Amino acid sequence: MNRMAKTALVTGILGQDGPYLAKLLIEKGYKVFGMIRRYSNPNYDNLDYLGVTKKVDFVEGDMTDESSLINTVRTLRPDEVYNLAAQSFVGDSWQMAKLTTEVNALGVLYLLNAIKFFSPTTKFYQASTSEMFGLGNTNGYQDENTTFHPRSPYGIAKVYAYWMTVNFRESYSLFTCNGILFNHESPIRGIQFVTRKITDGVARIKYGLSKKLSLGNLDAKRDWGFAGDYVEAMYRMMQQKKPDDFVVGTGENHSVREFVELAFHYAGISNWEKYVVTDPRFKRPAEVYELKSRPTKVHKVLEWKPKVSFKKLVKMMVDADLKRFEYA
Ligand code: NAP
Ligand code: F7E
Repeated sequence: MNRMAKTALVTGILGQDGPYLAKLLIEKGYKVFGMIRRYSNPNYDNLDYLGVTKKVDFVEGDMTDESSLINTVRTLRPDEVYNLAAQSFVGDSWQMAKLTTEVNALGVLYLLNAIKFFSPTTKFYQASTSEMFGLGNTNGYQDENTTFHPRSPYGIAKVYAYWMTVNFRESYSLFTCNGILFNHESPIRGIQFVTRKITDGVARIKYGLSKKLSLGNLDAKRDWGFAGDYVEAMYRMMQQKKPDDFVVGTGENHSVREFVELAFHYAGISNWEKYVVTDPRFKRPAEVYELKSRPTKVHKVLEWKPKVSFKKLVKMMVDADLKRFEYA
């Protein structure tokens, strides 16, 4: 290992964003430590997909176990911590509100305290989210000045973590920042999230493995970008002279219905209505109907813009799922 290499601790390394971020940091010469929970059978598929499993050093820790976070931070004293770990599925957060709060809210407090007491020069990135805006809406878009009105236990826990991150900056002069990221997707997106559920479903239908695709609210609109682009914004936030908070998104939105139409189109299946059924089980007790970023600050200050368009993203995900089933 290059002794002068910067070190980064990435929590949530096995999820979607973790592998994209690890790949980016490794390309930039970082030594990357990935925090994983205790598993009977850990799953490295997403890291494998990006070809970085062997380049990451793994450390064990859990966001709900304060001592494991203290030990990790005290031992590694990394230059940067990217906190991506979360119970990240909004839909499950009503059923598991306490767990969601413990991981997404209190876990962040534990990690911030570990940094404050044992490695105060470590920079900290918090994976904040557009779900914090919920119904908060300024002229049809959301930016850094928009009021939070979260609509789920997930969004509420993330608001707590957001403010704790700001507070550690203001109270203790730590380098802490929030990336308020709008939805971002990829071929390794978790299967429960609507985009991947659609592209996986479309591929199954194409290969005769399924007859139907059951979805909830087709009218919901999201600002969807590509995860591979968004990790670059995370990294740039951490290279600023002064810590700050940034909204990251594409600035446009599309409905779930539009995503479905395009996905079927790219798979060469006409008449999508024949296959899609709506099922109340996939509707939420309180929906966030529409989100759209106004990413002016991230354009200007971080000189960041997304490279992958909505259409390219849908095609990339459909192609990847078709390929998975082609060789299955
Ligand atoms: P993801 O695929 O669900 O990954 C989350 C990771 O967190 C998983 O690897 C999971 O581990 C880990 N984790 C869960 N509970 C944990 C615990 N108690 N201790 C340690 N690790 C734990 O999420 P993602 O899409 O990569 O998103 C990354 C972060 O950005 C999350 O914080 C999410 O809330 C936030 N975010 C995501 C988006 C988006 O559109 N993707 C937008 C805004 C913000 P297992 O592998 O063991 O389950
Ligand atoms: O839902 C609607 C659903 O679960 C998107 C997480 O990464 O992004 C993600 O949260 C929309 C919602 O993502 C189905 O009601 C319709 O309006 O893909 P999703 P999300 O809730 O926006 C934010 C930014 C995060 O921070 C989160 O961690 O699609 N929808 N039918 C459906 N959603 C799902 N999952 N399944 C359906 O069948």
